Amino acid sequence: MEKLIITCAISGAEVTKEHNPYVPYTPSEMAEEAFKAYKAGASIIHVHVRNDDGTPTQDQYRFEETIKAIRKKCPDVIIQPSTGGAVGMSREERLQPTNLAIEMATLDCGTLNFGGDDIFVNTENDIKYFAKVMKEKNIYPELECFEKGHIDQVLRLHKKGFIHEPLHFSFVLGVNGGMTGEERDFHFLRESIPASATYNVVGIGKYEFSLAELSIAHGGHARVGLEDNIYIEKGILAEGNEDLVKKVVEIAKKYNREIASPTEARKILKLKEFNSNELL
Ligand code: KMH
Ligand code: ZN
Repeated sequence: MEKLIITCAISGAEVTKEHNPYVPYTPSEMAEEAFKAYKAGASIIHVHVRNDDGTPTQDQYRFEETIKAIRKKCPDVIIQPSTGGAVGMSREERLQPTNLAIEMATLDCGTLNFGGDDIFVNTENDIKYFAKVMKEKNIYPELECFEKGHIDQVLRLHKKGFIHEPLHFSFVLGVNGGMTGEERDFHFLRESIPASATYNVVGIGKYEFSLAELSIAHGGHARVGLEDNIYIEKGILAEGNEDLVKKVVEIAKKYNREIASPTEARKILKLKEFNSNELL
């Protein structure tokens, strides 16, 4: 099997220090969390940014500062900014990190309820527009799908020429309002994508490690991080992102999956080779 690409989602937009004190807000806190996750085995860092008080923002300059701080400590890591941001943000607000020299970003592939009164809106036209901007700027999209209809939407838009290969999916399962992350859900989604595509799993809350294990066993990739889950075990808070990455590395050992370095991850995903002069 291919080596395992571990993505670490170090902060997200919703979780706060009140939920887990290790959630980073400032660029230097982000860089420290990213560095520890990278040392533990993460080759991709999924980045959201925050104001100093922890409120979410998609401000381009905050991204720039945060990415530069991460790059300084983890020179070759793949940095994957979010274009999802937080619920309620506009298209242009969300797309701000794509103004920077980045190699990868998320592309959210459908609308869903997001708990309470929240709706995470990604219309067909939003998806086409985000995909177009990313294509023009040579930014590799990670196709975030929260349920099977989102995969179908990607495949339709791919057929019509709006989304291009290589197709790299993330099955984001367990959101309150989206699809659950049971074993049958995983198999249904995995069997719904083309054989040539790659996939990653993002298990929210209690699904983080069970889904990661399924993906590891079947040749997929896995994301962990405080954005998705704050516990190392039921009721026990993780002491930082590093703890979550180490746990997934241990699971990988059980299945003899070696861990991909950032260079190896770029090859597996068919990303361009890293060139420090071209990227932030
Ligand atoms: N914060 C969620 C509303 C992404 O990063 O692209 C959206 C999200 C997905 O986290
Ligand atoms: Zn995110």
